[in-house]
Amino acid sequence: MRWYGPDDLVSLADIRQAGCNGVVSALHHIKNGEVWTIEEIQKRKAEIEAAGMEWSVVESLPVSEAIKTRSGDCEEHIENYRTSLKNLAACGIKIITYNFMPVLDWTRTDLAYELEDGSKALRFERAAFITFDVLMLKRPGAEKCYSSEELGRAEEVLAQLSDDQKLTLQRNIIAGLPGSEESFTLQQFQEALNAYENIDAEKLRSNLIFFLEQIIPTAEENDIKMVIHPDDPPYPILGLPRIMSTAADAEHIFNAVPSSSNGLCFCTGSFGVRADNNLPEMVIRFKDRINFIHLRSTRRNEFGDFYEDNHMEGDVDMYAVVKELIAVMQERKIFIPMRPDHGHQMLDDLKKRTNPGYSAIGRLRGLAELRGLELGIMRSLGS
Ligand code: DNO
Repeated sequence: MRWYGPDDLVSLADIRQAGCNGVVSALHHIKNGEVWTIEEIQKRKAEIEAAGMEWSVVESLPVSEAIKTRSGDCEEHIENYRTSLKNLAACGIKIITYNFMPVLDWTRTDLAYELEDGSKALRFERAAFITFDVLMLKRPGAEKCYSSEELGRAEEVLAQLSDDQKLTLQRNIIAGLPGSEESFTLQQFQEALNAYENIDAEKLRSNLIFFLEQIIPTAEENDIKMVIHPDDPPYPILGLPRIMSTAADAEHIFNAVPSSSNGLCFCTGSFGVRADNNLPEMVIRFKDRINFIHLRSTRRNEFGDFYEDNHMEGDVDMYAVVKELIAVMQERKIFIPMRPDHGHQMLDDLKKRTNPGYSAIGRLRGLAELRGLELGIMRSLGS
């Protein structure tokens, strides 16, 4: 499971009791672009080990906006990134997650979408997102990105929102979900978007390739697997380019930088939002690249909305995905770390303050179901 560090509302003891032996963590207190020192890494590692587990994966070693836009302190940040990689390897941590999404990490409009059973899920409602983009942020040219029906629906959403609800919507989108390293006010947000004025998908892709060319040799020397997290949601938002949303996107990056240190964090919840991403097929196609796995499921509708469903339900065929992943692990004779990604706020957690998506009980439910699925598939294969 993921642990956000000493301030996490879920303790290491809770994570241990959920049946985990590996922990996914990051040094969120260090600013993007700065070096993760051996001392700070060792400190986190010791905390996790004292709780009887190991720090198996970093999520994330953030890539700064300067690197993504290849401007400002880009060179210094890349040098620092290399140093952080060496330091992590020296401490024995060798799977490093990152993403290359401009400005925002993952994005949702509703963090407490009530499901039929009373539990709460994360949701992306397209009309609410358009309301924010066109009517609240008033991004120049935003209305050109949407159809007139969509703009009409956005007006309806706005008319129904109280001032508090408007603020919540804005906060949900730009104040930084757990794990996102950036958080903005409306004005700062528009400025951050402006930095991409002259960066289209092709340019962003070339910035990613440049970054990889700079850091993958260091990863190779240190036996590190870099794993890129897909875009979430996996399509352009806010007029920003997106370059890791489909199998073709991933293929492009692996062809450009073929090293086996250039890998993928296979996130079924992110890729699975697109009906044209065939997840079991992607596992087979990227079997040598997948070095970290996030398992969760989403359910989409005809308006482009989606919410996070129970791990075994929704649009992701979890059985088919896990079956292919087991085949890959058996073929490669390795264990690929997996975490149950997100979970519903449910049971006792409904009465507590929780990190959206990262409450204990919902993730525990997901993990328990996934472990059962894995065991069942393994046994049926005679392993
Ligand atoms: C959200 C997470 C992301 C992910 C980063 C990886 O729950 O999956 O925040 O950690 O995109 O860099």
